[in-house]
Amino acid sequence: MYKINKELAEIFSELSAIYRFKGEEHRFRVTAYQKAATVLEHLQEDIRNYMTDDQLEEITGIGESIAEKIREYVKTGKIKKYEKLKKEIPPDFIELLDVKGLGPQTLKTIWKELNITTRAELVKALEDGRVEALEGFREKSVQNILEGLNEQEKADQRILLADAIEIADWLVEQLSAQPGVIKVQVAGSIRRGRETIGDIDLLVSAEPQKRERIIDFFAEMEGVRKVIAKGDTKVSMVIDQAHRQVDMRIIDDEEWGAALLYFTGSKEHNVHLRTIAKDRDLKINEYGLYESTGKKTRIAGKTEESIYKKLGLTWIPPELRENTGEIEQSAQNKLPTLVTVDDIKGEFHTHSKWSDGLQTIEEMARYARDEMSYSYMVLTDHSKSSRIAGGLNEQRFLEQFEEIDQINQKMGGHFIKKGVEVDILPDGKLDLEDSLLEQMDWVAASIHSHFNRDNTDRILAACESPFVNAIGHPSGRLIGKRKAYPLDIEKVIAKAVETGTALEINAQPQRMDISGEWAKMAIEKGVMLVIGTDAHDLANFKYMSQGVTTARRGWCQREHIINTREWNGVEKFVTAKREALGVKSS
Ligand code: DGT
Ligand code: CA
Ligand code: CA
Ligand code: ZN
Repeated sequence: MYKINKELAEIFSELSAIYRFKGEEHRFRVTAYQKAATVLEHLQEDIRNYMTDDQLEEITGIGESIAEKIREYVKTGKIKKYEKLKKEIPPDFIELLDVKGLGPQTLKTIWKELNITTRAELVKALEDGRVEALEGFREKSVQNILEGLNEQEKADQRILLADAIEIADWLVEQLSAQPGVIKVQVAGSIRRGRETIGDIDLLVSAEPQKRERIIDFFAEMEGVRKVIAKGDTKVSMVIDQAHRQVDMRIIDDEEWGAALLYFTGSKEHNVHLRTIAKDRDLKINEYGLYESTGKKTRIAGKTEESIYKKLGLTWIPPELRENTGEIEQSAQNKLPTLVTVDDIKGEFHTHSKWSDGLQTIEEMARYARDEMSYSYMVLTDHSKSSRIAGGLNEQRFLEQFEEIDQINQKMGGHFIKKGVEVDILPDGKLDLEDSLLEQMDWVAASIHSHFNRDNTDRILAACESPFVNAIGHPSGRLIGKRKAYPLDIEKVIAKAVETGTALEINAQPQRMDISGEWAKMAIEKGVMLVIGTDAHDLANFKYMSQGVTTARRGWCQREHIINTREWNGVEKFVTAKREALGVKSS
């Protein structure tokens, strides 16, 4: 993302929070600033490119007053209004707004009544009973707030894969530009594609005489907050972005494979490899694979393949390196050929301006075709019960069909498929009439309400509909924000197989739903999976690669993922379910 876009997005997001704190009467501003922040985060170009001939206001989501502030920031590096408002509220409080049990009103009371302005003081007052003594606070709400604070702290310890990748890409770019650098690669949990990331591990190979300069450059780079340790071969530091720790190791190119293998992990995978080495009278460490007797000759280390090979194994994809059976399968040359991004033929989960997306249908479709090189895109706007998301009723969907037909004609073909993300209502019924669903090319059904109860029955009921082809984000979790609702995944999997319903791997960074672990359970029982980015704008399409990563962590091959089919193959899946459940195809 462009630096200036990011800075402005952060300011607007903070302004939105400040107005939320100030009160209900500002709710219009709260939404406007939040929207502006989202737009900036996803903008494909430097915002300054829009300033040459006053095009700022033409960007959806940027009104006159916000455009004014963008110009002020570009010109002066500051926004006066923001600087002023920021001083009116204790800085810690912005981050506390989203904590369970807190909120603007509660925070204001605590601030005014107890003169508390920091997180630490707040925790103290919650613990020593001062908050409980305030009018309107009971022991239960105090307990609730403490729990909320605890959860937030835990969530802060790990960040989402997508955010970590963005930071890591930036660091790789900085390092790659240094003289003497031969290779740079991200290792650790990012390379394995875990959903959340603790710290960022980077591996660099370089000409020995340039090492010192590279290390110094890295430790003194802009954006470094604190250096924890610095030596001849490594730096550990904390950077400003997401307050992340970064571990960088610099090695000889000869050691590349051994170091990459070691620092990719997982630790459990490494430990298991070590026992295999031992059984063969070998010793493995981050420098290479050695004979443990006699001359202790180094027998491999330049590439990962060479090490695995000498251990009697085939190369293991990083996503599988969790010591959950991958080493045994590799020993028997039985590892699956995992699905790759290149296998993906189309996108199944997109939203347009018709509901809560930021782009028109045509903009989404042209991007999917021309930039993502897909051969189809399913449009899946929300149904009417999702009011906040601007869900459509039956009539509106019929109107949307007409627009789709027109755009398809213009684009020459049937690139856009008619679909919907239909709400599963609390009683398990669907939010739209069968007579409409029957006209759809693809129907995903999702839960968007009542997250606090067991939702197994709702999902089972949705699977029974002949028109539902997939269950969207089945667990309902938002990583770090909302736990999955109670769900009997085994029952869901059994029903999906029985009815010919696919389960979604939703690739939104906060969702990653279902997880790799559940994906593996599902395919082992014969469930078809569908990867959807749930794109609400053009920038979201790129999450497909993360969806594929999750599928790979679930040991998925091409045939397990419906996106790898051309559209006529998808049609077969849709028709098969309808016919099995007694609906005649038209
Ligand atoms: P994270 O940072 O919590 O998301 O997870 P990782 O897997 O990136 O863990 P991290 O950063 O502590 O270490 C990176 C890799 O280095 C890890 O995956 C394997 C290797 N490693 C670290 N400590 C040890 C260790 O004590 N023994 C072995 N065998 N490997 C280790
Ligand atoms: Ca790490
Ligand atoms: Ca680390
Ligand atoms: Zn949804």
